[in-house]
Amino acid sequence: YKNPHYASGRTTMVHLFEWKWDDIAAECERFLGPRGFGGVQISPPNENLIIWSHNRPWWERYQPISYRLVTRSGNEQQFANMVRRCNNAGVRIYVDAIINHMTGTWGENVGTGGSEAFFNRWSYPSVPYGRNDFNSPHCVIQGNDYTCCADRVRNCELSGLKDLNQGSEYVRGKIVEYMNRLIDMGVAGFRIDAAKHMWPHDLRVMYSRLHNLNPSHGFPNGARPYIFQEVIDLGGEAISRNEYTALAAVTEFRFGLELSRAFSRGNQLSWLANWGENWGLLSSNDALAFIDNHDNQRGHGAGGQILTYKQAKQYKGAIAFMLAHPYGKSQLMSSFSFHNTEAGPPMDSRGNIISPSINSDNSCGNGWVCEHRWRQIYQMVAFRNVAGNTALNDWWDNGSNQIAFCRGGQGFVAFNNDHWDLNADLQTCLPAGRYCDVISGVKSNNGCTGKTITVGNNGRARISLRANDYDMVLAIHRGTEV
Ligand code: ARE
Ligand code: CA
Repeated sequence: YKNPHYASGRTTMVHLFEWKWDDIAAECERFLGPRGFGGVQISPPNENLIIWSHNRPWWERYQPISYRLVTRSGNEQQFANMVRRCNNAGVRIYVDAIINHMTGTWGENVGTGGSEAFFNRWSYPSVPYGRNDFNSPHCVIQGNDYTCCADRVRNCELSGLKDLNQGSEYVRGKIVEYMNRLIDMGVAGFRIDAAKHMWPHDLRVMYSRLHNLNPSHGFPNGARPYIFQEVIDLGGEAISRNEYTALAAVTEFRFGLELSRAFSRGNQLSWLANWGENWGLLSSNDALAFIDNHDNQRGHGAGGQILTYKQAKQYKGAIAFMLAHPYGKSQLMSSFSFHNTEAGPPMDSRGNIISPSINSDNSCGNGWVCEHRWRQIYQMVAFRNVAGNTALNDWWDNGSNQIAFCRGGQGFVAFNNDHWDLNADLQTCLPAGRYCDVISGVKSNNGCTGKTITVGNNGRARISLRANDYDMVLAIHRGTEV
């Protein structure tokens, strides 16, 4: 369950948060496939409670009302069409699976597909689930439960969301049936929402009953789904991420926290020389690595100061470091812009999501940030693909916030987060030649729209990054020769 089964040569997935299926299909064909992205994490595809009382917040999608594939992102046919088109473009689809719970209790009780729920009877007829399918006695997780009481974290309600009993064969059956339907339609795996709130044994049983990936979508015979479990473990809690790595991959929340700290100058970049397991991170193969996710970019979920698109220079620095460094399976966040942390995606007065528009410079409009279309980000995805399985070598730093390193003979990257200029003769590990910096420009037919770097016969080059440059990064790799 730890292999994403990317098409060959691809390494990175992007979370297209709240995108519609038709738009994702188009994005796979026009951008993600051609640019070498490995996959997309999509928002939950199953029917959720409509919450007009909060003006259709983004978080209504974390309140399932049935496993029918009808949401603001699209219906079942649109879903199937997206999966097919993305797989054809070499881009895999990973589903955000909400299987710990159903909805909370609300004045409203109708879902995005028209299904109803009857909260006082714990009744979700479209599944169907009833009173006996939930953990009882009913209780709600309190803040201090996280440090004392693993059983309460798993058997009580997360924020009042009705807590399914995955110990029940009936409940397991419904969940597995839902996930298998998606696998058969061609998805490559799952994010397991709130995995910490389920017993590892129950998850193990359910994973073991999942189908192999569908070979007619290009997966090898016998391939198991990629599973990354959302477990927030910043240390000091009753439940450890290690209870879940035995089952499948795990989201590594310390990764983005530490890199956000470093790139905000809370730590020196030079200390990243031994970045990885030595920092207390999960072993690389177990980790889904990311800077921000849909929760912590808006102050939900785990604590800490996380860089987002709103601090663009530092954020692009942290993302470039993630993508240049061999640690983990990397995931990018792609957002809609927000001020109100509850606000859902851009929508019209009837609640329909408004599609991103695509500008001539590749950026998005209509309220969508599309970090994955920022030149400094998508070109680092290509860098990671080129670097492949090579190790990190020729680390250099100035003892402060200027660092540089190579990836085998494939790529070289430098960072300057100091208040003074970087100007040094550094080992790039690349063959002699002129290279186009993929951060400040793009390689085009007629040359390079950004900085060019001349590598000498000894592999060394003059690298300069001014403190007030637009970006703090410089990156060159095989294939960007001009
Ligand atoms: C909403 C309202 C609530 C209301 C509830 C029920 O905001 O006021 O009571 O509905 O009606 C998201 C939002 C929630 C939202 C929920 C359902 O973030 O605000 O509740 O959707 O609509 C813990 C979990 C972790 C979880 C985070 C948010 O361990 O699994 O809390 N993250 C996932 C998703 C979220 C989603 C859910 C789970 C629910 O990524 O987007 O919630 O499906 C410490 C602990 C962490 C803990 C954290 C915060 O750091 O270590 O484990 O995270 O505190 O409590
Ligand atoms: Ca639970």
